[in-house]
Amino acid sequence: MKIDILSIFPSMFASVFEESILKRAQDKGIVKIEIHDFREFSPDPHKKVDFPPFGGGAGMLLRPEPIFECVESLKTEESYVILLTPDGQIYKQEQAYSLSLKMHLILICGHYEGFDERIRTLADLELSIGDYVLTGGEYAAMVLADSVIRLLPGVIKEESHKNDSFTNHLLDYPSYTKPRVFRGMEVPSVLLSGDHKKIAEYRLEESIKRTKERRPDLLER
Ligand code: 6GU
Repeated sequence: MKIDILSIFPSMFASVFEESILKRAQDKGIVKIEIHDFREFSPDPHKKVDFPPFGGGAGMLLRPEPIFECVESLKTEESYVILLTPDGQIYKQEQAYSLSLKMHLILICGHYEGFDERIRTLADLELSIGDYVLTGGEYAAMVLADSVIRLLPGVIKEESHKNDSFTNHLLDYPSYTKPRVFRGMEVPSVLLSGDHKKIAEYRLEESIKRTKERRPDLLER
């Protein structure tokens, strides 16, 4: 998979993609990530990318030309263009799965107080990562890239995401490791029993119980 990210703050991404699992996925050639500073595409002599809104009002808007030209320089038949914006549809795990099947993602980070409405016409999909406002789409692009890359074959063991919270509309079951007793808190005996059928039943029950308690909305879906 190829992921191109358009941002006027490219350095924000450096450490995020150069650590741990995401770094390994790139080293193995499973994903290629490129950050593009669309400021370079600005027609303005001072490379300005934002202007005040027509009709007045607070704040500055990203102008369309640099983003259009940057996207057009990257786009192929296999590209899927996503605009990160708080008024997009809320991003969910199911979408992470469907995006993990794409060959090429182009992520556009909105910034400042907003962007020219015509920029939306570039996008196949508009996504928000939750009902709160961030200073920019960069954080959302990182969240999206991480959640998609970990699902690509060979990045982590499939076993590890088959049981992820949300995959089956259920939260994860409780897990324990050594020691068997820690400050008086014991590991449930069924997990030490070696009875795999009983363990699977226990885990499913605990998953359902936890989901009912914490996220009843997931069970209704
Ligand atoms: Cl994608 N962008 C911004 N600026 N804020 C957000 C968001 C995106 N998703 C949730 N809040």
